[in-house]
Amino acid sequence: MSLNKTSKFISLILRHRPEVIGIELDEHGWADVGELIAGVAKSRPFDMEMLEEIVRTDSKQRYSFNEDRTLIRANQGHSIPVDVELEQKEPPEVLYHGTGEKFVSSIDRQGLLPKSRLYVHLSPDEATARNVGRRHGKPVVYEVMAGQMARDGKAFFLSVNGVWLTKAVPAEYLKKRGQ
Ligand code: HQG
Repeated sequence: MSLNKTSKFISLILRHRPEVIGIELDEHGWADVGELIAGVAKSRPFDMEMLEEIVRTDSKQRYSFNEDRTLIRANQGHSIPVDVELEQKEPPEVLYHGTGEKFVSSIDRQGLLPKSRLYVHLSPDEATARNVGRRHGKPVVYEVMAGQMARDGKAFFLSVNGVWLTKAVPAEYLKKRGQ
């Protein structure tokens, strides 16, 4: 079993479905490291060293340990309602959201909705957004008028791994980028 597959499994556990290994997250999204390792090890070889390697090498820095490494959580991306103590922050004037072409007509009507997650995910640069969009087919990138949204009273949060989050983006704050 590759570390990458195990990393995907951990992302599922820590963001969406901790019950698949019979554990619970606390209200701040923390899982007990011992319980996580024992639960994951039921279906594949797994230990603390492998977990530490996954956390250290993750390309998007998705996970954090607490100080004494007894607890672990995902930094963002949850569908279950946990409060990961996100930092509310003044956003840059423009942020970017990448999506698939198939969602465009719906987004143009409804704006961006969080769908199965707690927040809409926004990227600080267009290239990152385009890569996110590719996960959904032919990518389309929107500019989000984040500065204007903030001045209009909408809250923005910056996760510790650099993803900007907001509850929803009404269509009037969206501009489609050229392909
Ligand atoms: C779309 C990855 C129709 C939205 C990435 C997106 C990201 C709508 C999809 C993170 C809509 C939800 C999140 C509307 C939004 N009508 N479709 N009104 N509003 N959508 O995966 O942003 O690898 O939940 O555009 O890097 O793609 O998991 O969100 O296409 O940071 O760490 O509904 O996931 O990170 O898809 O990706 P997702 P996302 P990880």
